[in-house]
Amino acid sequence: MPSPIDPSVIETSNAARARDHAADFASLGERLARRGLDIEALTAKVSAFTVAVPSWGVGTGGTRFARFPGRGEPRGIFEKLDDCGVIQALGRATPAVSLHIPWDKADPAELKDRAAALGLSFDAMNSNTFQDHPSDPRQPLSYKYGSLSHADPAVRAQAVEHNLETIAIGEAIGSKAITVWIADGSNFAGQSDLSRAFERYLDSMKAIYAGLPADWRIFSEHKMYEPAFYSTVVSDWGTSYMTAQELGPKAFCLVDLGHHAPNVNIEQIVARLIRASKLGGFHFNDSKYGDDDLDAGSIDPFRLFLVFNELVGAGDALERLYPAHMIDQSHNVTDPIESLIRSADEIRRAYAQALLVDRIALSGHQDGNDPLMASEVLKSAFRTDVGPILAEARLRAGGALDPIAAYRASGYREAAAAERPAVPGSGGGIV
Ligand code: LRH
Ligand code: MN
Ligand code: MN
Repeated sequence: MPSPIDPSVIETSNAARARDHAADFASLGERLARRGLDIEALTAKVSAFTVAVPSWGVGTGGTRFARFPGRGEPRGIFEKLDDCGVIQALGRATPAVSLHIPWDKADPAELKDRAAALGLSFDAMNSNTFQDHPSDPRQPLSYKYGSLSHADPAVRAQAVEHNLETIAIGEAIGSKAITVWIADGSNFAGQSDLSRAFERYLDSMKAIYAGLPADWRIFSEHKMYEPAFYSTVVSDWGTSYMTAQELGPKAFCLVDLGHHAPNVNIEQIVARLIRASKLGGFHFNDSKYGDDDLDAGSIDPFRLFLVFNELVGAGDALERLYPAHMIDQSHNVTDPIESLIRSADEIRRAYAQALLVDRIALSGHQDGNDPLMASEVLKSAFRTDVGPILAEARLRAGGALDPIAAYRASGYREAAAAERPAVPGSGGGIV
């Protein structure tokens, strides 16, 4: 295994930046104090905010046209965990990993040990019934025409079993939730009965729910289209909400930011799900056109901020819901470790900016019908450069003031490339 980040690399990198950072942090503290905000309290909140990285995000992604592998790609779950350990060591915002089964299937005791050695734990599990798994003796039947909503009860039963197996693996490694995303849908009007397919999906989900441990939650993840292009069984938050309602108190909705039509008001969906006490979690990423899986905050950071504005504004209601924060991205042209470090930072940035919103002033302008000033309250929070708070949170947790620079200085990727042979580049696929 390539050596993890040597603490001396972080120390050297931080030492070169310490004076400037201290001055920036002090100056931001002064400016925030003038607005009645305590930088210490903000830094403590930001430090406590974490987001899970997806195991599938540390390999170079691909499109359905091609995959251009990067150097030193992880060859299996244990090398993926090593890379996640590097992301956490430098950024200190990502102490948990979200696994995808069967991609990450391995001995649970070994998974736990390796994660613990790297200071990592496991967030929500993900089942996979959107591909066939020819090498898995427990899944001989094809999902070509669907999984949990398939017309054939034998395929549905196999898909239910796979979800129960995923839960069992999760239980053994300390996870407390499963996210279910299915690719079921149709490409032609008439191909599938829209109502009957949904009924079958609900029946299957009920069977999974019946096998859910008492202290677990199940998240249904909606997505408007792809791979199905005419209809998708769980296409929108309304469908996901109906599902969560029907299943019961342990069922919630997961919002993947990329799974909506362009320009959909995602923050309003988030507000509705909070109101319904059914917001289960997020898959953070960014997009311009569809399920682009680009780095969080890289295209529309204001939208990410507006999502966090709803979360922070919800106050106690959110504490009761404790939504799972996870990243779901595909990195085709960047080093995935760098993208994930930066994405976690952007997510924290949006959170920190949302903490700056003067909520009393905002509701005053809302109720007084002063749209310009209401908008200005949000904009002034969004415009504030909270970078020094993010850096200070990393520093106090033992991370790097400039994690990308420290990562590049560490030579981790070069060492990984020397130890992990290149993976052939042909073929598409999402991971
Ligand atoms: C589907 C999705 C879902 C899968 C992941 C690989 O587009 O967002 O969360 O599990 O991608
Ligand atoms: Mn997702
Ligand atoms: Mn997706």
